[in-house]
Amino acid sequence: MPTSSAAETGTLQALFDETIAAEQRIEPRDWMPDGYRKTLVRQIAQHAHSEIIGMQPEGDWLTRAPSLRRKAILLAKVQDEAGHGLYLYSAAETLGADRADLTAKLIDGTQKYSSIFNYPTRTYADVGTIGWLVDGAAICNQVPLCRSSFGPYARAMIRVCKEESFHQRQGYELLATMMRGTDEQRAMVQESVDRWWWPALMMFGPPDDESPNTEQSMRWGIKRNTNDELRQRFVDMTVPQAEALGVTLPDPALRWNDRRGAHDFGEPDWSEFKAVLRGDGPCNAERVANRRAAHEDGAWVRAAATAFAAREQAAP
Ligand code: FAQ
Repeated sequence: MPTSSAAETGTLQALFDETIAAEQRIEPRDWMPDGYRKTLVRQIAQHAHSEIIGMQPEGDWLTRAPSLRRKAILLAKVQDEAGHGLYLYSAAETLGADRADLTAKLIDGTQKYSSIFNYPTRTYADVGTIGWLVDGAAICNQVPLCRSSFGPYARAMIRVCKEESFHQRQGYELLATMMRGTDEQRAMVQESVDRWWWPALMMFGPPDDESPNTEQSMRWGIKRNTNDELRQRFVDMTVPQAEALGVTLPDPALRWNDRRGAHDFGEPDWSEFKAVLRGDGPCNAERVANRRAAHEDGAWVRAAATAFAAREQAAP
């Protein structure tokens, strides 16, 4: 591979910096600093893995959905998550990442996926709560990523966000229906919200002063907001929705602050977050074992597809 001289690299770096400063997009064939490429592969791979692992908690309820309508909605949602994972793996491939390698890194634990998917779905209300809070948090985080500086990632986010909005609304509608039901159903919703609220806040990542990547990622235009800014936006967006639903968010410190024009809220348990990231969450082992088994069970499909492609190519 030809190596560029220091002068050439300087010119390329200047062009890259100008493109970022002008809020234009970096495309796969453009020169980019190694750190920019590495950061994007890390974030996009983690995001893709989250979508794929994220199919499991809700997938657990597919055979137990209470009606045909609810089952069809849930099936469509889980399939959407698979699609999001595939767009994102494709975006990572435009950076030179190898999809098989990314999957291997997910399975061997060297690449992360979102902490939120290491919690169990204990009741059917969790399907609604995931839609409302988890997809709600995902949208809050991903809408600014539609303006991310890397073209394929930003474009993937536009479609992903449209689908996540639908997911968020279906979750809210499910919970609103349960809240109009029996006392037992209302209690199920409240119990579910109590369990998911704090893990949802952790989805935005560590506090800004403990986030090693934010500053550089913002400078590169990969991220558009800090973790704490987005967490605040999510709280402010969710409080009126909780009031409309009639559920209580489990945070005694939550209150409107007139001076800041925003809600004050309590601190998530960051030791729990760190434990989940280390692999010690309630479902880490199960999620990764399921993914590994699915990958191994699918070996024959990959072998057949490869053999078929080779035969097609060899055909006169
Ligand atoms: N979980 O320096 P920072 C969804 C890691 S999609 C696990 O702040 P950064 C759809 C981080 O990677 C949900 N790891 O990092 C759906 C870094 O790792 P390193 C996924 C986390 O990247 C809904 C280290 O900690 N969404 O839900 C988490 O600047 C329903 C230090 O952190 C995305 O991935 C975490 N919560 O900011 C599917 C969005 N937070 O360097 C099914 C794109 C941080 O040690 C059902 N990603 N880490 O290897 C992002 O916006 C960013 O990557 C952040 C983290 C904000 C997540």
